[in-house]
Amino acid sequence: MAILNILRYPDVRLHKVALPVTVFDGSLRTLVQDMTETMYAAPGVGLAATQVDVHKQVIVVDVSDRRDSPVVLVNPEIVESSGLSDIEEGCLSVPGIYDTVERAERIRVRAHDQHGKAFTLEAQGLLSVCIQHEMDHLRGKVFVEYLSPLKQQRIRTKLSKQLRKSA
Ligand code: K1U
Ligand code: ZN
Repeated sequence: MAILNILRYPDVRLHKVALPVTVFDGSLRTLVQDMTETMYAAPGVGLAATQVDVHKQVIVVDVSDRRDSPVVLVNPEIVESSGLSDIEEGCLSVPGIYDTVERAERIRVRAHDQHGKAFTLEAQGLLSVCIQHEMDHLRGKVFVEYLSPLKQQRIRTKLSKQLRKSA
């Protein structure tokens, strides 16, 4: 297994739109294993393939306290949603920035696992918000892009200061 490099906002590759997975083979399962290891190492509760510069519709999430219940969603589709959530979000591609985004409180998602088996998942709370956040990554959208232009400008300034410090 390998720890993959996570792209940092405002990298333009975070805006690429991921393609559906058509072949469920060993290389997909290796990607899923590497993404899962990368998510745990970060540490994070989710990761989209876009964030590791792979533009396929693959996400992994684990919101369990014991960090032992990863969920793999390939080609996810939200088929039902309801309510409004106000859970604060973070993003491994935008370190140190937390804010709330309007999301559905409950969702029903249809997806495939890494072996190609179709399943439906009902999610609420953090799991629901995390899946919506990761599905946005697959569409090339980063959560800070929902915030006001002023907040986005402040975030860019903060991130470039962080980058200068680490250089
Ligand atoms: O997409 C990502 O960059 C992962 C992101 C997912 C997410 C978190 C919270 C709300 C919506 C989406 C993260 O995992 S940020 C890190 C984080 O929240 C966390 C890290 C360790 C333990 C618990 C939470
Ligand atoms: Zn993110």
